[in-house]
Amino acid sequence: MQVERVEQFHIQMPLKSHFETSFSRVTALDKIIIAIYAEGLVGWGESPVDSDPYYSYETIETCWHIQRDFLIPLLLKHNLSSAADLPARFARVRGHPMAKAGLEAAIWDLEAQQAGVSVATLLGGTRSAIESGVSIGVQDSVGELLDRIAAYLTEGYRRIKIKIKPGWDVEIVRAVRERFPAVPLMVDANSAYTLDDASMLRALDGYDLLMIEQPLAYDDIIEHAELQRQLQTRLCLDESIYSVGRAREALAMGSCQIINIKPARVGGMTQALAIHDLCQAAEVPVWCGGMLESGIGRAHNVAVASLPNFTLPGDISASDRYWHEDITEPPFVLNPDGTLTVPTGPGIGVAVQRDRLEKVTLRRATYPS
Ligand code: NPQ
Ligand code: MG
Repeated sequence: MQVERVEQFHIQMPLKSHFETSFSRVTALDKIIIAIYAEGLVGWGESPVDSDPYYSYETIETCWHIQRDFLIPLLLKHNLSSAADLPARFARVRGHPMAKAGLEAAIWDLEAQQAGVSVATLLGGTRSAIESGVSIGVQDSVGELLDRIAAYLTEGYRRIKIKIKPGWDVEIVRAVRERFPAVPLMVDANSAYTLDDASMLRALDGYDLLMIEQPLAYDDIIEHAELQRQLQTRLCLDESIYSVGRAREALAMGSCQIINIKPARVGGMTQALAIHDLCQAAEVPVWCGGMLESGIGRAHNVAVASLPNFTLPGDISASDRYWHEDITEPPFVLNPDGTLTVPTGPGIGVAVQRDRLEKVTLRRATYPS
């Protein structure tokens, strides 16, 4: 396909309620949305970059710059035979996985539309619905946390993930377990601990957690392997797995027993599929994480989560978990059995609402200009 035009939108969407992790507390989220025009169609992608470099080094500004000055020119330069060609074309640009993933996603959407199938089908997805979990930030009190968990369970979510940080960890988990003895429960530390905290982390073994996500440094492989040897609870890596190579190293070292796949964090769908296959061969389950995406990124995540080795409920929640009003229609809604339906229409299967996109746009650029 010949890419004719690329549009970049820097948007900001207000959250329904604040989201606090071990690294920040946010009340609104900035992101970069991509529209790519080719052969009479438009494909949509999302780079879920933050304004601050606290989850990863990428920010709105680095993403905008790397896309504008390096990646978009590479897209416009030559014909493309398939979305799967993009990682090789982008390889000369080191790193910047989220900048690459947003552009690649729009090409997957276009390619699926051209073929008249859903992105899920194009990727090799096999499920018609995915199990939905919810990620709950640090709250101002234990009471508020327990109330929120109760509300999400009533809505039907299949798995609860709570964020932990020093001072909001074992005691909180104990209180949650006391109130909800059987709920599928896990914790995510977003790199808030070191090996010096191993005894606290071992204490979590007493609470029947599905897994502990990314307790140690954001780029570590070695110390997680050391920690895993001291724990019964399975470790899951998120931040540390930023490439297929890192996934291979983590599996070889025994750094984790589960991997959280976020297509945006690993540089796009092609790498997400490669990590999925690698884990499947190693009998390591995976699940799809989230970056509080708009409906565009959410749709791409739902598509990838329909693949066979996504055997654990992930962080893909219904649209109303985060947004009063999303920029796509129809919204993703939680089915009574705690699943989200995988759209079957061509491409991402949800329609971008141009008026709503305009309303949240802070800055916009078109290439070629
Ligand atoms: C995680 N997501 O699994 C991430 C963390 C996260 C749903 O827990 C802006 C930028 C907001 C990065 C919110 C969930 C973010 C962000 C959450 C990352 O670790
Ligand atoms: Mg995480």
